[in-house]
Amino acid sequence: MALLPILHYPDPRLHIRAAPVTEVNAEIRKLVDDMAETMRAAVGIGLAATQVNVHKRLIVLDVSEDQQNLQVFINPKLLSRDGSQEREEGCLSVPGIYDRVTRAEHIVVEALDREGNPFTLEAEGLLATCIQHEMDHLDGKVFVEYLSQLKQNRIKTKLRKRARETL
Ligand code: GNR
Ligand code: NI
Repeated sequence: MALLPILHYPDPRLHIRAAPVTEVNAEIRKLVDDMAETMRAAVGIGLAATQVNVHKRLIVLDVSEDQQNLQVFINPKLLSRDGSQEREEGCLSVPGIYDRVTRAEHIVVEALDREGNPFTLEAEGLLATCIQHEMDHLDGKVFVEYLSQLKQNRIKTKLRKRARETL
């Protein structure tokens, strides 16, 4: 297994739209395993392939308390969404920034698992938020894009400064 470097906002590669996975093969399973290791090392609850500069429609999640419940979504598709919830979000690609985002409260998502088998999942609460956050990444969207332009500009300035200082 390997730790993969995570892209940081405002890297333009975070805005690339990911392409569907055409076959769930050994290469994809290795990517899943490396992404799971990278997510856990970074103490995140989700990671989209976009964040490790692989522009394929693949997400890993683990919203469990003990980081022992990996969920894999390949080519995820939202079948339905309803209700709304506002929740504080963070992102491994926007380190140190947290703000509230409104998303659907309840979703139904269809995807392939690590073996390439299709499944359908109903989610609500934090899990629903996280799936929507990760699916946004696959479409090239970062959560800060839901915030005001003023906040986005402040975040860009802050992260560019920090990137300069850690060179
Ligand atoms: O670790 C993460 N925590 C989190 C908290 C609230 C809403 C979404 C998330 S996802 C984030 C990891 C990440 O950046 N995934 O793309
Ligand atoms: Ni994120």
